[in-house]
Amino acid sequence: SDPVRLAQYEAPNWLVEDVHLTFRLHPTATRVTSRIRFRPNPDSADRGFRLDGEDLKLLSASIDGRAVEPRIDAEGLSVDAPNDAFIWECEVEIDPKANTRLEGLYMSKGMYCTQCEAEGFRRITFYPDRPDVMAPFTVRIESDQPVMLSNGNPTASGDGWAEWHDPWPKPAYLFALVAGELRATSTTHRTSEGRDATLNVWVRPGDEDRTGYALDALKRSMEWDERVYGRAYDLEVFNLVAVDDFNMGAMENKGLNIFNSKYVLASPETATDRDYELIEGIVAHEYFHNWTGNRITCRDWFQLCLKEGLTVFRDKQFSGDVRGHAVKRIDDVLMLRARQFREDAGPLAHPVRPEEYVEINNFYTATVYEKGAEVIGMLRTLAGPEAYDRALTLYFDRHDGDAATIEDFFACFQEVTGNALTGFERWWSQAGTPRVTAVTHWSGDVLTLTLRQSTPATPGQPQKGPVWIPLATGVLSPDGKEVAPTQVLTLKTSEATFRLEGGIWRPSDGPAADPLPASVEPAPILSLNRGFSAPVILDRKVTDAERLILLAHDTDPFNRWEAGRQVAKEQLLRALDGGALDPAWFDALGRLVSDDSLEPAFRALALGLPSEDDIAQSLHDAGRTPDPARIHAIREDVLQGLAEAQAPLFRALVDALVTHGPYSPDAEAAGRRALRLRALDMLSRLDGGDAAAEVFATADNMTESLSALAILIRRGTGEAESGTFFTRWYDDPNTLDKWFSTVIGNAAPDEAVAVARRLTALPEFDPKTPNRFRSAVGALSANTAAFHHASGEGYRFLADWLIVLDPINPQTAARMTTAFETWRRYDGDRQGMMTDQLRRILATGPSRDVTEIATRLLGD
Ligand code: DPP
Ligand code: ZN
Repeated sequence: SDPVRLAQYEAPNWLVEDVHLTFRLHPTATRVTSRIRFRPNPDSADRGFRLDGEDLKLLSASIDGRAVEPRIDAEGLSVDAPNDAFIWECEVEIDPKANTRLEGLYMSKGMYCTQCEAEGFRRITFYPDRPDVMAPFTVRIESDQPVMLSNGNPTASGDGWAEWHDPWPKPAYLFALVAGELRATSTTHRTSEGRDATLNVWVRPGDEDRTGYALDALKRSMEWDERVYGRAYDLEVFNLVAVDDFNMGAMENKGLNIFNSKYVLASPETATDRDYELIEGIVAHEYFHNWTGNRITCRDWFQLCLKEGLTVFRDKQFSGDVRGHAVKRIDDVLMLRARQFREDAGPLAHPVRPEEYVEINNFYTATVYEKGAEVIGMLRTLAGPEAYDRALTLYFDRHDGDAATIEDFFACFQEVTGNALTGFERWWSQAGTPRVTAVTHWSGDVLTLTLRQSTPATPGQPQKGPVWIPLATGVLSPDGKEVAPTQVLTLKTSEATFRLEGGIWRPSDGPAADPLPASVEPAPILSLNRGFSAPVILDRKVTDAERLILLAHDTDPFNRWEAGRQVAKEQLLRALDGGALDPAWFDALGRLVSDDSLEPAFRALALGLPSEDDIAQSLHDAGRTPDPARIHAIREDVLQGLAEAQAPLFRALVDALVTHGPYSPDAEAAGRRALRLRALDMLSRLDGGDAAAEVFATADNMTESLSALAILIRRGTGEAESGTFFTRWYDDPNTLDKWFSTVIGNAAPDEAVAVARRLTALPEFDPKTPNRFRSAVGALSANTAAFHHASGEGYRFLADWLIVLDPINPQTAARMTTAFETWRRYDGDRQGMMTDQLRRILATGPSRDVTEIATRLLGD
């Protein structure tokens, strides 16, 4: 297929005044009638009339009541239209039961539901399915299902029918319909503007006792958006529905959010602390879309980051307020590096605002979401919090009801800052993670810092220009006291020098600092990129001694963690080269982890070593070829060494951090469990898993139960516990998913593929359910040493299943194909085996979705 290009955007010929839809639901033959009032778009001279539509059976069509015979092709229809406003009516038939793509109207466990973003509505009826066509929708549903929901407010209902009206103009991708046997857990919310809204979380009968947390998170999200952004809810009812078969995490349809049940249902026995955290964050994310995405939507899909980057940034602010900003930031950066930096370093690298796509579903990426959120965060850092608030208020006031662009959004910042940000825009258009080298020079009384940036070439972008890099910077004395507080130094050009005089940094017009070591010892110690203020890779010569001082004393918790992380990575790289570990590292780590003045969640994060994938990327960045088997073995050795060196500490933590009383998912309790379970993992390397088996046997919550199971499987002793877990949870889909991912994801490198083949042969494995597929097949590709096993069986296993999945569900198949994105890091044998599998997939003539990803991965 030809790519769609941002540069070729054209305004729609026709706009929609309003839409009336009637659904006569039937599992295999649903009838949809539409009545759409079109009017000419004054911004377009072209009166050609075309509607999108895929896999629809057209039964009848008329314009202003007169039957017409449209020309139908694979992507829609066209027909001669009048010169002025007219009414389009048609009836189509669709087959929800056969819809395994889970785009459009489909069935999940006997219930009807929809997913229209990005282009699913065209599988429901013929429509101008593009986000810049917005209209109010009136929907009538006829079916024998007891509950029938659509967007907006309920207007009337009777036996076998219900009507809904959404007064807020919206694009078709925000349309939703649900019908099924559902039960609601409800509460009310009085908005800051004095309106009452009923909030409902709808689930299948039997799941009602797992809805409380999501409902509470929804209410708290509404209150937060009123308080922090001045945005109130705007309908009489807010419905949130959980479904088991869903391609994404959740969907922000106006007034009718549809969620993957994994991100709604929670009870202490079935959900981990991480699940609770994700539920809270995703409920907030989808709710926040009501203003950033729905009231103001995107002009075209190239602007996706306008709603996603901004909404992710908002949900992170919310979660930070609820759970603590330091720990949240560390978690977010771990994810950013693991997913977005990895994407940016490989063949799928693309700008936050891509310039072309073949299949838009392939651009719901870590770059659009996570780097998109970082870009908003940098804008806030550069403009300052007050100007950020004013810019957002201006954006809401000016663009409410619009389909907007990044330029519209950025113009609001330019206006409130007096054009102070000109030059920042490149963050949206340039792919790749910037590298910043920092060189300091200490004259004995003046500290000089020279920063240089470069961004490596990415596909289609060989040349890069400088981006604005705001580096929050502090300075510590050699004995660990802060001598200059945090100041943001912004690198706007390829190179700049700053001078610290009298505790204040100033741009230096003098010559660049000499890249020599400090002339007078001891030099002050720099704490750069505090809070990870810019999403860059910092390259700086820092001694282990300096890092250990930062680890012990930095006032910025992120950089304190980061110092420990860097030491750990250097130690691991040294061990890979056969070098000895520095005993001072284990001691420093032990002191940090036993420091009761620090939050347990922070201490748990400090104890986490860089992942095998992270180490592989670091080796590749250093121009070396990673050996996944050796990385796994050495990392395990280092963990064993740490366990032995700090055995009493780990034993003490396992004993001391037992949680008493009823389970609470709050951040404090979760942090204690996280630290205890890290310590338990360490202890299992000394006691053969006895303590973990005890925790598994006595746990009253899924967090401990699942972690203990994972530990035992890593030790190779979890067979009995695995069976117990399966027997207890085999009829609970979300919990059984955890069993699949834990057993496969923690299996030993030599055994994991055989385990994965055995588990995917079980009757409980159904590739039609994305959660199950991701839990089993995705767990193997996330088990780095197993996926990259020298036999190539990991690659073959993934490709075998992608070939099965693609005809069923191309969107999820394409997403999972990205596991091959690191192929260029590895040796010739592995490169050959991975590219062979990609070519084998392409030879099956796969979907547009998978074809685009596999082709871009191969880069040929
Ligand atoms: N449902 C996805 C999200 O909320 C796409 N909009 O990010
Ligand atoms: Zn979103």
